[in-house]
Amino acid sequence: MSGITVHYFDIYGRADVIRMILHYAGAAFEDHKIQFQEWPQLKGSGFAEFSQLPIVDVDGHRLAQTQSISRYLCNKFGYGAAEGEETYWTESLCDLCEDIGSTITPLAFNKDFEGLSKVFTEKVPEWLRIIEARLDKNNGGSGYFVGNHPTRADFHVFAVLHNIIEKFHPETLEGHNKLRQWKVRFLNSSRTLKTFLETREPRDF
Ligand SMILES: N[C@@H](CCC(=O)N[C@@H](CS)C(=O)NCC(=O)O)C(=O)O
Repeated sequence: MSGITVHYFDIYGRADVIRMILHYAGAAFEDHKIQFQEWPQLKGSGFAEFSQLPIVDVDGHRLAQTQSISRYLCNKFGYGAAEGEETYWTESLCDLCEDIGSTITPLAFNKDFEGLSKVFTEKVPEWLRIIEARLDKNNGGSGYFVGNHPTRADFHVFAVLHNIIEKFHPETLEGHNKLRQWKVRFLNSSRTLKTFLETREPRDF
């Protein structure tokens, strides 16, 4: 079985960073959207090793766990971080993005607008400060987050900014000019990612 299939719910959620990596790379893949009502049966069938989504099939191998899938695909498509210190700079940013996603997405899913507003006031400004400082640390923010080519840090930060920060409270990005400019540059560097984001049907989260 050759080819790539992403299995996930019909939302952005955890799978979107994976979709973004694949589109950025210009890789063909099937985007299998699973309806929430289909999931209990599929889950009970042993379809997913960890009983959760996303799942990605790559050339006959079934992969699970978002961070591991992202790492695998980034290595496969040439977006791996260099060994040593660059691995740390990359992975720690991805860990922060995971913290941001796992704090905010459940609030959005449960339509907890009060909770969302509290997080955007109390936590997001500090998270954005840290992310922008990291960008600035690498060549003054003129390129990528780590080293001289895209790594998975770029994809995970991009997904957080695009699907979470800009979607719910875009004004929190005001004043973060380097971050905003980086995002535009990053998006413009892949026509396939840009087209995907501009032409797909919108989802709430
Ligand atoms: N650590 C896992 C967490 C996966 C996860 O929480 N998946 C959720 C959707 S975002 C899920 O499958 N929920 C349905 C269920 O647990 O039955 C990952 O990063 O992939």
